[in-house]
Amino acid sequence: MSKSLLAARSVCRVCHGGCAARLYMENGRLVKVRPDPDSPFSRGRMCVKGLSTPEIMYHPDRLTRPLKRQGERGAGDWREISWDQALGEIAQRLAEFRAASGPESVALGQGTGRHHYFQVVRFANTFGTPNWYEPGLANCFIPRITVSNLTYGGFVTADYYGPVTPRTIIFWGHNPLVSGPDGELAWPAARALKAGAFGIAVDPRLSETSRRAGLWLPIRPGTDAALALALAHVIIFDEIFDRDFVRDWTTGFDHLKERVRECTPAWAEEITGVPAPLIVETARRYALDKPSVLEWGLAIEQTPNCLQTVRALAVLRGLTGNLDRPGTDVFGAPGLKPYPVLKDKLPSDALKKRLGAERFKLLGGFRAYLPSAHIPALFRAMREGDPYRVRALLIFGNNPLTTVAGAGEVLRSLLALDLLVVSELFMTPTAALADYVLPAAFWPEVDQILELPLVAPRAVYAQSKLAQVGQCRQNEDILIDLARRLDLPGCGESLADILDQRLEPLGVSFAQLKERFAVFPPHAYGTYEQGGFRTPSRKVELFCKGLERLGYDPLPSFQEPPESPRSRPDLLAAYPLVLTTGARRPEYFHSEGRQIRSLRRRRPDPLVQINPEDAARAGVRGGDWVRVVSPRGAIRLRAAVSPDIRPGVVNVDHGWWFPERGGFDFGVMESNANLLTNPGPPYDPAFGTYQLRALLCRVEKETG
Ligand SMILES: Nc1nc2c(c(=O)[nH]1)N[C@H]1C(S)=C(S)[C@@H](COP(=O)(O)OP(=O)(O)OC[C@H]3O[C@@H](n4cnc5c(=O)[nH]c(N)nc54)[C@H](O)[C@@H]3O)O[C@H]1N2
Ligand SMILES: Nc1nc2c(c(=O)[nH]1)N[C@H]1C(S)=C(S)[C@@H](COP(=O)(O)OP(=O)(O)OC[C@H]3O[C@@H](n4cnc5c(=O)[nH]c(N)nc54)[C@H](O)[C@@H]3O)O[C@H]1N2
Ligand code: SF4
Ligand SMILES: [Mo]
Repeated sequence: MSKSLLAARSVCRVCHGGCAARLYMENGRLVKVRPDPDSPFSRGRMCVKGLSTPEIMYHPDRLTRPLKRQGERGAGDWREISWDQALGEIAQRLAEFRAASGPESVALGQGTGRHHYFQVVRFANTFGTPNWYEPGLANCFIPRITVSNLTYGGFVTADYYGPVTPRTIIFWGHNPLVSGPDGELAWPAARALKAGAFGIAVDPRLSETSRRAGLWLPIRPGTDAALALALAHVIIFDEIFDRDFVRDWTTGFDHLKERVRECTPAWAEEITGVPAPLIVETARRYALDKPSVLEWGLAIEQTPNCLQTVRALAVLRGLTGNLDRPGTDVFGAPGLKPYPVLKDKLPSDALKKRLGAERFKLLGGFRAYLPSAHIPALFRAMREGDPYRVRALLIFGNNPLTTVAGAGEVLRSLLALDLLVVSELFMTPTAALADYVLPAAFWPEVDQILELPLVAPRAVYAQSKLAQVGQCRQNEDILIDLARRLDLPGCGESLADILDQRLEPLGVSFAQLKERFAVFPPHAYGTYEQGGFRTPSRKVELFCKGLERLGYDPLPSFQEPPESPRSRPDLLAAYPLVLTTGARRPEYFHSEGRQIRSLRRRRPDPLVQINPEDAARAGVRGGDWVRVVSPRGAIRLRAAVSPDIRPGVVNVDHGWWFPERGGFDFGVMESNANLLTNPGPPYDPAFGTYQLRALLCRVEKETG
C-alpha cells in the first residue's frame, strides 16, 4: 500500500463514537483506518472494533439494495426493488394506517445513540405519532441525564481534559476502559489512572477497569443505592462534607441527613456484601482526596429502583462539592442548537395516547428529557391490541430480538404487525422478519456532527461522507425522503440545512466544519458562581422539589430488587445464583460484529462468567457448555470460570446470534441473554425501567 493514499479525517462511530481516525482511500474505496494522533481526546488510540471498519463496510453480507419480502414472513424470500418503489409503497401504507387507525398505530424504533437519533424523533413528531422508542430512555443513560438535570440543572461528565487531573475516581457499575465512549472516552480515563489518580471500582466483577483501581468493592448486583446512601451517611455524620459548598449551593441537606441516618456502613454491608471498612475508606477518599470524579455507569439503571439509585449517587457530588471545578464532574460548554425535532408539531391529543406515558412521567410525560413510549407497553400493544393496536413499526438501527428484555415476547410482537420496515447494515434476526429491509449507510458513508463528550460537548467534530457501498443511504435521508412523500411539516429541510442550523452558535457552516474537521468551544468552570445552578432553587437539589411535584420521592432511597436472594427466598432452591447480563466486551457492540472474522476470532462463543466455588458446586469446568436457566427461560453458553467475579453472581454476555447459521432466525433463541431477563413489572415508577440485571438463575452442565 503506497504512502500517497489520500488520508481523510473523520471520527469513528462503530460504537457511540468519538475516536478521531484517518481514513485511507484508494480509488474511492476505503482501504484502512488508523487512529489520528492529533486529537486531544483520543490522542492516537482506537479499539479493535474501530480498526475493523473496512472489514465491516465491505463485508460480503452488507445489505446493498432495498429488499421486499416475497413469501411468508421470515422465509428469507426477498426481491430487490428500487428505492423509489420501496419508499413509495411504505409511504402509501403509512398513510393508510394513519387514516384507518390513527397516527399512533404507527411506531418508530431505534437503537442506542446513533447519528440519526433525532431525525427519528422528528419524523415521529411530524407524522403525529407519540410512539417511538430507544432502549436508553428507560434503561440506559437517559435516567442519568434526567437526574443530572433535576439535581444540578445540567448533565455532567468527568473532567479529564482540564488543567487538573482528578485524584480520586469512583467507577461505579461502569467499565469505561472497555465501554467508552459512553459519556467519556476510554482513553482519558486510562490516562488519568496512569497519571496517578486513585481508582475505586464498584462492580461484582473485577473488570478491566477494576483491575487498574486501588480498591475493588465487589457489590451484590442491584444494591447500589444502599451503598451510595451509606457513603452519604459517612460523609454527613463524619462531617467530611464540603461545608461551604453545602451551605451556599445545596438545598435539603437536613432532609437528606435524616434520610440516611440509619444507613450506616454496617447496614449497607449486610445488604451489599461490601465490607464496612471499604465503604468508609471509599467515602473518605471521595470526600477528602479531591478533586474527585464519580464515573457512573449503566449498571445503576437496570432495576425498578432506577430513579432513586441514580439519585443516591447524584447527591454525593453535591455533598462533597465535586462539581463544576477542575478535575471533578463538569458541565459541557454551551454547544450547538438542539436538533430541531419539531416537538410542537405533535398534536396535544397524541400526547395522551403515548403508551406508558401516563404512568412513567420521566419517560413519557412533559418533564421527560425526550418523551417516548414505554417499550414493554408498546410491544404489548402490537401483540395484544391493548389499549389499541400498533400496526406498523419502522426500525432504524436496532435489533430488538436480541437487545430488548423478553425475546419471546418481542418475537410474538413483531410477528403480529401489519408492516415491519427495518433499516440495517446486515440481515439480522429482526430484519429477517420485516416486509421491507432498507440498506443503511455505515459511518464512513454519512455526513454528521459528533459532539464530545456525548451530551456535554467540549469538542464538535465533522463526520464526512467519503464513500458509498451499493445503494446504501444514510437514515436521515431515508426519513426525510419518506417525510416528503407524506408531505409532513418541515419536510422541505434537508440534512445539510439542519446541520447548518445546529452549528449557528459556533459561527461555522457544516461545509466549513468539514474543512476544519473539529471545533473546540472554550470551557468555563464554576459557572454556577454567576447566577447559580440551572435548577428552580438555583442550587444543587439534594431534596428535589421537582420530583416531589410529580409524586415521586424527593429523597433517594434503597429498594431490594424484586427477584433477589433476599426478596424471593422461595426461588433460591431452584435459582441459587444472582444473574447480571451484558457487561461490555471489547470486540462487540451489543449484537453487532458476530460476522466480522477478525472480531469473532477473538471471542468465538457467548460466555457466562462464574466463580470457581459456584462452578464446582454445579459440576462445571472452564470451557464446558452449560445451560443458564432463569424463571423465564434457558440458554446455552460456554463457562468462563474465574475468581474475577464475586461468588454467588454470574454474568451472561448479551447480544448473541449466529450470522453464519442462516435459517430464518440465525439461532437467535439459543444463547440470547434476553430470554432470561424480565420485561414484566414491577417497573421503576418514573422511568418504567425493566430488569436486565439483578435477577436469579442457575447454571447446569449441558448433558447429551
Ligand atoms: N440483557 C441485556 N440486554 C441489553 C443490555 C444489557 O446490558 N443486557 N444493554 C441494553 C442497552 S444499554 C442498549 S443501549 C441496547 C442496545 O440495543 P441496540 O441498539 O438494538 O443494539 P445493537 O446490537 O447495536 O443494534 C443496532 C443494530 O443497528 C445496526 N446499525 C448500526 N449502525 C447503523 C446505522 O448507522 N444505521 C442503521 N440503520 N443501522 C445501524 C446494527 O447492524 C445492529 O443490528 O441493548 C440493551 N440490551
Ligand atoms: N465494546 C462495547 N462498548 C460499548 C457497548 C458495547 O456493546 N460494546 N455498549 C455501549 C452502551 S449502549 C452502553 S449503555 C455502555 C455501557 O457501559 P458501562 O456503563 O461500562 O456498562 P457495562 O459494561 O454494561 O457494565 C459495567 C460494569 O457493571 C458491572 N455490573 C453488573 N451488574 C452490576 C450491578 O448491579 N451493580 C454494579 N455496581 N455493577 C454491576 C459489570 O460487571 C460491568 O463491569 O457501553 C457502551 N460501549
Ligand atoms: S472505542 Fe468506539 S469510537 Fe473508538 S475506535 Fe472503538 S469503536 Fe471506534
Ligand atoms: Mo446503552
